Amino acid sequence: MNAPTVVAASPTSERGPLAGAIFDTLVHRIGKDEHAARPHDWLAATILTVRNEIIERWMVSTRAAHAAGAKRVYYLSLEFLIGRLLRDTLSNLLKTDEVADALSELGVMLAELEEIEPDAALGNGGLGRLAACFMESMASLDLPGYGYGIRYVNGMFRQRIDNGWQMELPETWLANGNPWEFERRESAYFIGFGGEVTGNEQGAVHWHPAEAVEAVAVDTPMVGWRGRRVNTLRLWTARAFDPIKLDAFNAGDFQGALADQLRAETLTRVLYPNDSTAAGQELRLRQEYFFSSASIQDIVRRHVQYFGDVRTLPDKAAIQLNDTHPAVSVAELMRLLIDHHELGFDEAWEITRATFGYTNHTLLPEALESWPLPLFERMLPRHMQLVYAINAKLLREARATNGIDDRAIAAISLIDEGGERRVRMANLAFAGSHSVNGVAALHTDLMKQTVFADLHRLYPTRINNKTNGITPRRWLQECNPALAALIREGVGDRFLDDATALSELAPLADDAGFRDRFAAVKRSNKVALAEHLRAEMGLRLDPNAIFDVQIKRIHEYKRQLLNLIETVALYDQIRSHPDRDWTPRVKLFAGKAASSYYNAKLVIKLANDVARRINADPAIGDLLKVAFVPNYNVSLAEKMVPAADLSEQISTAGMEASGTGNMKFALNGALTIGTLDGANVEIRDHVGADNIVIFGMTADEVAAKRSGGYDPRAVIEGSRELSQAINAISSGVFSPDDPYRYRDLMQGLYDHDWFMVAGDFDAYAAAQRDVDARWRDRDAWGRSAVLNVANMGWFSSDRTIAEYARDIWGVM
Ligand code: 26W
Repeated sequence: MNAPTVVAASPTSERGPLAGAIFDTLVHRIGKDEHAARPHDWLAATILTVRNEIIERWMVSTRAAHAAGAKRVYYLSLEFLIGRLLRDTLSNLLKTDEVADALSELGVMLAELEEIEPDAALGNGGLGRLAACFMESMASLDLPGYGYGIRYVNGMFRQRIDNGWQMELPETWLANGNPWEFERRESAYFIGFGGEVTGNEQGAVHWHPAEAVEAVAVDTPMVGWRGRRVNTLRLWTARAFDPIKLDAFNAGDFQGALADQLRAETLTRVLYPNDSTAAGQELRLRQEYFFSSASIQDIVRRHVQYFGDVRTLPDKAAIQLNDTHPAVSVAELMRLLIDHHELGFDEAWEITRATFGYTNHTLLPEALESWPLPLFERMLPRHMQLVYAINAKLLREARATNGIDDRAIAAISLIDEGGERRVRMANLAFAGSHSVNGVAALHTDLMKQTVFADLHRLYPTRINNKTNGITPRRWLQECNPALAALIREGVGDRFLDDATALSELAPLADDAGFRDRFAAVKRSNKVALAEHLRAEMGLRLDPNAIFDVQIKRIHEYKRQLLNLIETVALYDQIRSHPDRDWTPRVKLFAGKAASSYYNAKLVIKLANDVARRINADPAIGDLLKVAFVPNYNVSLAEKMVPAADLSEQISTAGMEASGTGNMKFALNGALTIGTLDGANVEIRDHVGADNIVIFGMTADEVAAKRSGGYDPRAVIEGSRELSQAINAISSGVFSPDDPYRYRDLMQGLYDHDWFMVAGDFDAYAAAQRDVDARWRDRDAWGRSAVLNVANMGWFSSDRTIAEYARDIWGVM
């Protein structure tokens, strides 16, 4: 990374007020002068100065909500994948140029400071990034919204690629401090664990926790577009009540003296870096309860302070559960209402249900959280009682409903009785909410048909759809300034307030001059990415080739393997027929694998093995290049998305709840090659079937095949191209150092092929040749690319948030 070269700062007399303020901050807050200041000191001084401007607006926003007695929205999420904040915040405040000028007076380049800001990587993937887009949109729509989560000291691990293998290194985003945040020591809550529950004759229940930690609030301002509103992201950090046990210390037991502090701090130390398998560990449940309890206590305290009566909570607070990770909040609110506010069970239950909404983000069975009952009972004895009481009420309602038999009762129950008894968090979240939503139309339909079929029969109006969205400020204006400028020239800048205004671009798809300028922007983004990848990993890429990009978590259902096998088949074809008119391609992959997910890590190794072999083959030259880019994160996505020609969205139909990367690419003028899965279905509806390349089995076809008569061996043997590619990988062509490395992975395709890689292969390969043909017709490609941008406005997270606000939260 290039450190900003700080030349001597200008004399005080030549500095404007903002430059003076930044310099003053550097000296008085950071304690450095221009000679001693390192780049991170300038970054901190800049952020602290900008933050000062935000604080006023922050207070105005808070006071306005208070004065109006407005209903507030609380978004509870174990993940907020924010990325960097400086560029976003300046852009939303419309202060980018002003700050850049001020810094240049001081001899500092804003762009270089922006590049050294660490990513706040407090999330795994789509669910966490969605929460970050939602925070931005809530502020942009002037909604009083609070995000609640955990301030992990170590976020998503840093990925290094060592000889082709993923290595996980700790991520240390706080190493240089975090100038954005405010610690609120006065906003601290008691969080208990374990112990026992007693009752008195009057029926009052008392929980005596065996252990307790303190949750302390740390606030970060979330600035909306045009600085319209500043909301709060409140992240909790855990502290021991007694920082040190002095008696132990005095007796020479130094470890014992600090043991409580260590145990408390461990709670908020690290993000669980798994997005596909429920963690199952005690620490994860402790994290979930810790942040749920702190958040619910804070919400109830604020409500009572402002409005006096806890019974009006649903009129003044809407709490959204981002997946089941905060689902224990349902029991926590019940506990506070019954044990602390002395409401009866039924009244507490009505308030609870009216307050919560629950969003489901995955149908993968292995990702559905459930906790062993003995663990839940030991850690949260009072909540266990409440779960039983809720369950009794739920099952009573179920039994009184026509057509609900014993099998359905067992499926609806909050307790899974099959085998080791477990508490089902999805059922708890469903039962405790007035709204349960999916994140794309297809996903919502599948929720009704599969995991929630019986609960849906019991509460047929509860499930609703809210198709995901992305913020066009970060994912167009900031990551692709050249395209944003071109759009502004064409149709003005209203698209940043109302992204559907992008539709005014549609007529320009037929304007050859506009298409040329559009293509020039794409090309310059490709050159910039190529330059970055040359500097970072020594790659040489031809910007005239199709940039074909698959970046997302590595998971079998997302089928990076399908892409790699097709890459191998294409390589084989080019070598066999060098005379044909091949379309040059650059295949880019990036993404992290859960550290315990063996096959996903093997796919990363395969990508690197395939890349090494193909890139070194002189017979291929620039016709095909493959690269796995290390350490995928939000900031890397911001560089890769604007440079993509082709967006790979190729999950097994029915398995990707929505996808949001698909939206980012299309908004930046890439064409999608994809299955009819998740939001791809709706993207096709919006951009038009002619401007997207759809292939493969539908979700219904996948389900039908799975339930009978899928014979992957016959499929593989029926496709020459596929069997040759699988054979090459299986026999060690790409792994001569370990010829058997991929044998089991390939054998899995013959034996079960759960993700239907073979089943979709021929259709995928044909779709890729269709892409080649379209690419050669530059006018047609350019037209499609412009029409993608023009028709993606609906996928703004402003639209998504407006729908939540209207249909679920009852605000707006
Ligand atoms: C308990 C472990 C765990 C952690 C996270 C299991 C599952 C998850 C998430 C559900 C994973 C996730 O990020 N899901 C993604 O959510 C996005 C936002 O709605 C969707 O666009 C993606 O399709 C979905 O995979």
